[in-house]
Amino acid sequence: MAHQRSLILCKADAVERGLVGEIIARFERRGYIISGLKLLRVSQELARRHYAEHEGKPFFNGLVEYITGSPIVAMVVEGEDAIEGCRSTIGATNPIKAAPGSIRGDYGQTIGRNLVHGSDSPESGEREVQLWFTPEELFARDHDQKEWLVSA
Ligand code: D4T
Repeated sequence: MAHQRSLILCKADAVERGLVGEIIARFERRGYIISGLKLLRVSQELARRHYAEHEGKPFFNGLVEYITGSPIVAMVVEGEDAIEGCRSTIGATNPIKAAPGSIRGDYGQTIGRNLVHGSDSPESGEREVQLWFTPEELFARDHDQKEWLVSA
């Protein structure tokens, strides 16, 4: 097992539908630590950098519009094998194929409004955490797991 960080986004539809608390609770109840959390409006530049791998695909412009259109919640979720664990909590990209019990399987209907983003590899997790959060916005537990420390 490896300690990993995943960038989780509660996208615009999750915020508009009042599902943020439910989504956060699912990661907390699974035992992960939330080490960064903020509500923000996403700039075009950040959206394009985040989704750079999809540039040129037919759904790219819709993706950028969707994520910049209204505020979203960004968080850093960490723990042992957190990348795969978070992906299974989130469910398949297309909510119609997502397993019941996963976030998308319980609350989603269409791929263009799939509620949540989760990093897809440990490398993406680190890249995305650094893209979305400054070191001062992140917290870490001390060795005894008693106190929260600013990561920077
Ligand atoms: P994200 O990145 O939002 O966590 O989603 P996934 O990791 O599960 O899926 P992805 O990167 O392949 O797709 C990113 C984003 O694009 C939307 N999308 C995707 C879409 O609207 N139409 C499509 O055909 C695909 C493949 C949904 C998620």
